[in-house]
Amino acid sequence: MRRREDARLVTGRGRYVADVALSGMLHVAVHRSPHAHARLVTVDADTARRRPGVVRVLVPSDVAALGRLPLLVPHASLTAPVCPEVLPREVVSYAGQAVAVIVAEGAAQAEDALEALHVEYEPLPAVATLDEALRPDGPRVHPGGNVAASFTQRVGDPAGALAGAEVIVRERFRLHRGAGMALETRAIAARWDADLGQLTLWSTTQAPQILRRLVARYLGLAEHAVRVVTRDIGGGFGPKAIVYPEDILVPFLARALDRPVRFVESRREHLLAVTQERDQWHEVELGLTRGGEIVALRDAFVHDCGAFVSWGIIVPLITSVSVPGPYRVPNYEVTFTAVYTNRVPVTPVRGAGRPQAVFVMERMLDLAAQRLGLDRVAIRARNLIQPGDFPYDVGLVSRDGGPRRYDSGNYPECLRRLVEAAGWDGFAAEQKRARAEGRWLGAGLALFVEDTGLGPYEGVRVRVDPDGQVFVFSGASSQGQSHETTLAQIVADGLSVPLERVTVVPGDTAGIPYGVGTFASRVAVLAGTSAARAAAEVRRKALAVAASHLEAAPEDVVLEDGRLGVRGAPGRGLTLAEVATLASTPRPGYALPSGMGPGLDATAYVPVPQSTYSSGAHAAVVEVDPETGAVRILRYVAVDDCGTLINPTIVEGQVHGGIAHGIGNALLEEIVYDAAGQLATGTLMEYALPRAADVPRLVVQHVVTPSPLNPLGVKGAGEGGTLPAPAAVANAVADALRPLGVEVTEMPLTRERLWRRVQAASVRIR
Ligand code: MCN
Repeated sequence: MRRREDARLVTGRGRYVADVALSGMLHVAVHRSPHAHARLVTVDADTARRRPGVVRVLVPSDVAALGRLPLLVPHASLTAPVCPEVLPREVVSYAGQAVAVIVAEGAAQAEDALEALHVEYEPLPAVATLDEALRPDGPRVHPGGNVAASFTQRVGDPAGALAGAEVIVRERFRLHRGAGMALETRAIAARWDADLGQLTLWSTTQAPQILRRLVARYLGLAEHAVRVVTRDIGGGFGPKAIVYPEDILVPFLARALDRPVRFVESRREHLLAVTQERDQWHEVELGLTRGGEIVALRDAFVHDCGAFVSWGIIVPLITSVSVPGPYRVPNYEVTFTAVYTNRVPVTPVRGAGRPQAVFVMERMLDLAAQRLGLDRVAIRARNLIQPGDFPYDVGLVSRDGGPRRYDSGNYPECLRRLVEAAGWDGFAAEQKRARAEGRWLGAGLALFVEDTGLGPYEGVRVRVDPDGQVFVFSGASSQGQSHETTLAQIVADGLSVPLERVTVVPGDTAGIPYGVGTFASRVAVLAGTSAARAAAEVRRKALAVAASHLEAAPEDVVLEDGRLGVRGAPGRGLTLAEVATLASTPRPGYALPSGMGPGLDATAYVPVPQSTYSSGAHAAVVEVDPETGAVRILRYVAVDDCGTLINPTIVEGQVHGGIAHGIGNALLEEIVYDAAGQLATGTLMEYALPRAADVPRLVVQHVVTPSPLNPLGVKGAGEGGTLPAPAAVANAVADALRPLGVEVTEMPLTRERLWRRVQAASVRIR
């Protein structure tokens, strides 16, 4: 089934926040710190206030009472977590941090008036790298020091097992920052209705209910006085799941000025001030037998939090438990130190700490295979968790506080299918032939396991209106994941109505009171299950009302194709619309059957006890030009297991998108700061995204092991592609350049970096 959203989107009828046109709307421009670390001396807005069209200027002292933005996910190991003030009063902590806000009649007028704002800074030494963050005598990002948290988990006896290992492989990896880089930048519009005391927000948020709660809290409003509406959102990829200063200030201004206000971020601001991820430096030891069996793994890594920790330490926590992946690792120790730097804060970006973990494990396995003279498929196959081992306890505490317990999967089958589909066995000959022609080909593979479907719930409300239209309200917004299609499929199935009758309204807080959001590949599992439950409840109600009205036994009533009939009595029946009318229109004196509440309306918040675990295996074949460092991906094959597929076309699209992002992480995308903490990649000229020519035709196959944890059998699919892609590509590049002695320990493998590595290796070889 095709995506229902597409007709609207490809004909330019998408409805984005920049399309929200409210009468009398004002526009916001933001003054951002030009320094990575500085003391604010003065903010003088007098001249700016007199500029044409300027209606209001907000400086930090105006909003001091708002305090700090919240820590969304606390953790016991966070000693003194620091979150940003809505506008900082004394110190700015990264280049791009919002310091003052100008509101004007026109967007250009607001922008122009920024020049007239006089902000005096006293620069402070900046912490621009992880090395600097850890230097005991180096500068401090916050007075409490640069270490946000340290955390260790251990399984078995890693020290003992490493001491006894026949072979130990050691390596260091440096993984660099990347961005989410959604097509649509962040945006928010707000309208205050003074008569009703009601605030309406149009937002690009991935978490509308969280935004509503925080806006209500910061503005001292009741939650029901704030409505957050999300319509089409042009990508999220994680960074839109937190609350930024503008998200509080735009509604604050709309109320204060009693006029609609809108902020639409520029691409430059998106690069400068939207959260990012991936910077981690790992030091790894892998102990094995000579036959290639893993006996122990130790990983110590430093994680860059940037200047603040809005999402706590969720990213390094996820990395730390994800390294063992689909392999049996009987003895494991992981320690991380999460440090502050004077850079844009880090929050999850598609994959959320997992691509780093997969990179570490899969590079280590290739290095181990090389050292032991083993085949790279064989060393993996030897260590895989087997289909009979589920549920499989990894022995670690997961990000949700529960045990990391894989529910289901068939990792050997994923590997087998991959080897077959990628033509792995014939590759050595192909590589040899190419080398004879002076071409450097390499193949790489990577396997992954991903915790998806993060709890505690995502609610769905299903309502049949008296005209027979079915509405599905979900708390989570959609940024391209096609919830309008997949949730409609589930409800249409559950209610036996044609799909055209079902309209999904994602991410409107007026539709459903509670919600969590679209991240952590959770909507299929949680909202999907809730949608099925709510549809079943509505069906039960419809059958009961019809049975009572038709004076039939409920078990004799059937619902098919939007019509309720009585078995064996073809003439008798009601449409779903008629039943919805009966159920929702009060007829004084007539009770609904068995104490039923009014309306064909049901809301379900199905809780999940733990994550479901998706998995898969990817392979890449690349050609590297050692003279320029250019990498071309010749072939790419993915075998994905996200349990039962609700919509195979959509899953394939999700896997494609994830792989494209992973290829960007592997080869192109790097957020670079200079030694003073200034962003060097401030435009898409410097921050290179993968283009069509960088992504080959992708072959995607599915292995389906349904999750036993939900009735649909689904597992998440939204991020999976991103996890193994960087590792598969890096392993392929390493394979291509092995004869040159090039070490692949970094990501991204930009042309320049790879070229330098080739040069360094040639010097060594000479
Ligand atoms: N699906 C399915 N069968 C399954 C699993 C999923 O048909 N077994 C469908 C779902 O019904 C849904 C889609 O695939 O329509 C993705 O589902 P899921 O894996 O539950 O992911 P979420 O809906 O929770 O989306 C979040 C996930 C994340 S975390 C990021 S980051 C990401 C992603 O989705 N960002 C995206 N995919 C994206 N796709 C687009 N276009 N834009 C983004 O910003």
